[in-house]
Amino acid sequence: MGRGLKRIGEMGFSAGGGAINWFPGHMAAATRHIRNRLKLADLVVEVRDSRIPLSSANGDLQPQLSGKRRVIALNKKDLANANIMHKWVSYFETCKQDCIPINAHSKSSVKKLLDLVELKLKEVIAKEPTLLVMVVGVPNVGKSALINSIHQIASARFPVQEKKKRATVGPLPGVTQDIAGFKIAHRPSIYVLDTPGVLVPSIPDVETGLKLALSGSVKDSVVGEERIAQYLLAVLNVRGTPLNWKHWNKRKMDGIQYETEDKHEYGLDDLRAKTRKPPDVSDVLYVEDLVTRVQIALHKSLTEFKGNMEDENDLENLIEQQFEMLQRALKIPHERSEARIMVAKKFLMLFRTGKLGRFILDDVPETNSVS
Ligand SMILES: Nc1nc2c(ncn2[C@@H]2O[C@H](COP(=O)(O)OP(=O)(O)OP(=O)(O)O)[C@@H](O)[C@H]2O)c(=O)[nH]1
Ligand SMILES: [Mg+2]
Repeated sequence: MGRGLKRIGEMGFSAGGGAINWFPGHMAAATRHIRNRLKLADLVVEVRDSRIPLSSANGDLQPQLSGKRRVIALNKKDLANANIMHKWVSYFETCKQDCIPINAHSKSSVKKLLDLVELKLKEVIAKEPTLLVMVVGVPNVGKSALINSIHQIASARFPVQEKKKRATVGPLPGVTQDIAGFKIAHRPSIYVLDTPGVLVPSIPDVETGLKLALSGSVKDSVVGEERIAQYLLAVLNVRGTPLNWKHWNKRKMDGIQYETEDKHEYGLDDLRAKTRKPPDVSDVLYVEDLVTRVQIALHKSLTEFKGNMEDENDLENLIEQQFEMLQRALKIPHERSEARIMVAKKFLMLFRTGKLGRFILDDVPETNSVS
């Protein structure tokens, strides 16, 4: 599996291959700014995406981050495969790195993170009156969602902050401006800075970039939805995931016959109306129906696949065929010139909202080094 997946990243996918300019320069400048602010922090919460615990790290800052008191918050755990998550927790434990899987939208989950932060700080620093915690992470990992939850927890613990809206910390030694933060603990007072630092992800190879794009850390327009969807299909195929779907979802799949041809030809207005307000059924049922249709299509294509998954051409042909099947499954009309991009967008939406299941895209390393 590992070998196959490595190759996927190298595949150009003739439709959308070519060099990619992953990040604009100003983001790198912002990372340099964070480097300075980091010096002020007594502890850093590095937020990563549970689905890509290594690919969502910033390589350049790792030496500085690992030199600090750090807790890695593996966010969006609700989207990650729980059976593999514990291997990642063990991996970070082996590296002597504190880590905790969280869901930034869940207050109880964020409270556990804050408990760990408090523990890490209070066991080492008892004399300082004020301690600062900084939240950093690459784009879209859920830093703002986390800060919002922290704000709510902090306001409940220390209601005075509600009136002031922001608790001002400082002035700190060597810093002219005050820094706003939320008080989460007392004696010593612990504040979490209310503006998170955005880091540039490190992209040593195309596959890392594709994983980041699939998880939403790289804008879709940088890689193109089609290419991201092709990558997702390649991952699913190489892992044989659709073969399990029959097993998990048998009852539903047996209930819906896969249609090779849609009898009704959908027009543009049809589709627009459906996407906004599906007829007769609730939105939930509509999406469930789409998911089942997608699962049936991919399951069918994989069981009927006669080629060799290790062969790049065979895999590309399979993916091409799956795009057409997905188009029917997702009820996207044939004549539309941008049909492929619509297929890709809808398919990615299903993946990103967890409708296709929970995934971890990175492989747990065998070595003992945190990167
Ligand atoms: N399923 C799930 N979604 C989450 C979680 N945390 C955040 N999100 C979603 O992920 C998306 C990005 O969250 P943000 O909090 O804006 O991420 P960010 O790191 O602040 O992003 P930037 O400000 O662009 O760097 C939003 O759609 C959130 O609702 C989580 O734990 N689970
Ligand atoms: Mg944000």
